[in-house]
Amino acid sequence: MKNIFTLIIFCLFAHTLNAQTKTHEPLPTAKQLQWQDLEFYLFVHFGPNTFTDLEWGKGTEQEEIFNPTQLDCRQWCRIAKAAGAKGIIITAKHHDGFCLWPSQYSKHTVAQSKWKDGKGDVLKELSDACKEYGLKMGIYLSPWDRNHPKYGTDEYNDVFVNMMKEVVSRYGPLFEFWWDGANGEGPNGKKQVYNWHRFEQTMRTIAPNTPVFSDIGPDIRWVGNENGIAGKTNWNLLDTAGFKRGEGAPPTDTLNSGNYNGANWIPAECDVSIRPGWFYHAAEDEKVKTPQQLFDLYLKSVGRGANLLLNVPPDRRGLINEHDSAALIGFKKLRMESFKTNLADSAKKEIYYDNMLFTKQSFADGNVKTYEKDIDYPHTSYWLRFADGEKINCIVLREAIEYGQHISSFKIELLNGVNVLQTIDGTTIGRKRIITFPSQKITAVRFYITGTKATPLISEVEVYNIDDDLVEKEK
Ligand code: FUL
Repeated sequence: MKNIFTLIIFCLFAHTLNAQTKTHEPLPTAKQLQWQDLEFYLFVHFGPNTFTDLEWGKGTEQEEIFNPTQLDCRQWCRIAKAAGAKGIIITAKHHDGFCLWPSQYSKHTVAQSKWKDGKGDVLKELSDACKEYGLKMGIYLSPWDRNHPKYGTDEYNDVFVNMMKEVVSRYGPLFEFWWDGANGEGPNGKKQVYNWHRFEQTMRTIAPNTPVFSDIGPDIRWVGNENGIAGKTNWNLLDTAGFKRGEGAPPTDTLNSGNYNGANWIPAECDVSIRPGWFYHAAEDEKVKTPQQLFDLYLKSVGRGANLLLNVPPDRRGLINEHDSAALIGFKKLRMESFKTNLADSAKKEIYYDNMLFTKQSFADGNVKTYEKDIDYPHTSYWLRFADGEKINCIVLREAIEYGQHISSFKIELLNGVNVLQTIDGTTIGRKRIITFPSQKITAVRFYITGTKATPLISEVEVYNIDDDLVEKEK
């Protein structure tokens, strides 16, 4: 009897899954998957602008202006670690061209400054501190350089390649390399024609395991805004053919949502500053984002399948300011409290194929490496039952993206007995999708896949009751 039952089910699956496959290209590379798992890390904008109160230095600043009085990269790492960030990306060189390491390819560096009598090296200090605290290090190297005398000539491409080699060999391995899209004039009034092909080849050769960020990748894409907000629809896929970095990049809404049928796996990263500016300005001390605002950004970035790169600029002492560290620690506390108790753990889990019941555990077993594979959408529904009722306002979904990103739409129903209290429609899931809603006392959550490109592979469903004030603000 059991065998006949299995056979019938198998035939039904085979029939309806005929057009579906388990994997659907493009797929992420191993290094992209590792990077996607980092979720949240810090950005550090630091350099002459910290001392001049500018956002875009002119490149004419005297080197001696860079003179932090108490620079302590261990303090940055201590705070990053306490905030639950997994790494730090530093502006090794911003548009003003000043190098935070003693580069042999520039005369506008820490070596020409008075800081530590010209013997200091911020990148070395950060690299040592990251190792000590178990954090990863990344580097932002601005191609735009308003100081370098060779800027605007072919030779500048050699300079840039040499600088990449220098920082990778001295401070690597790096978890991310960041190319900014801004491209203005250099000191001689000329714009540079960047040899992007050569830059990419260089990175592939000297650091094949380091994912590279720019507007259009090759490994990580810009999310299209500097507010830290990914699209509610967020494909990890992007078409890059015919597009450039900076001017000529895909439209910002495309970067924000990716392309449904994009040819390349290029996940989004949300860069945003904890303050209005990217560099430290004392006048913005009272404008540091609150823990609640940071939590909201977390929902709109990580909660939409992207990574969050949160900028926390050190002050003129060379320390993360007290205002910022307090906000970061508060942000960590909110994440800890919110996601402490996964109510799915105590729920009864069932999968229905039309009206036939299976008891399954793996779609909510707390193990994101397992997934439901025999899913026949749209006939299948996942149920989480709470016999005594439960107050909930947050559901976390995950898709097994190592097999590609398949799901294009889903539906969640919140039930009390047989009454559907609320229906939530969503689009993509991707690596993680966090959905929040005004809290409801429910006895069951019912979840369907309503659209998919290939076999939908759900690797986790979690349920929480977070502080009502943290429910996502619309936008
Ligand atoms: C932009 C730059 O122009 C800003 O100064 C900042 O570094 C930001 C992260 O990227 O393109």
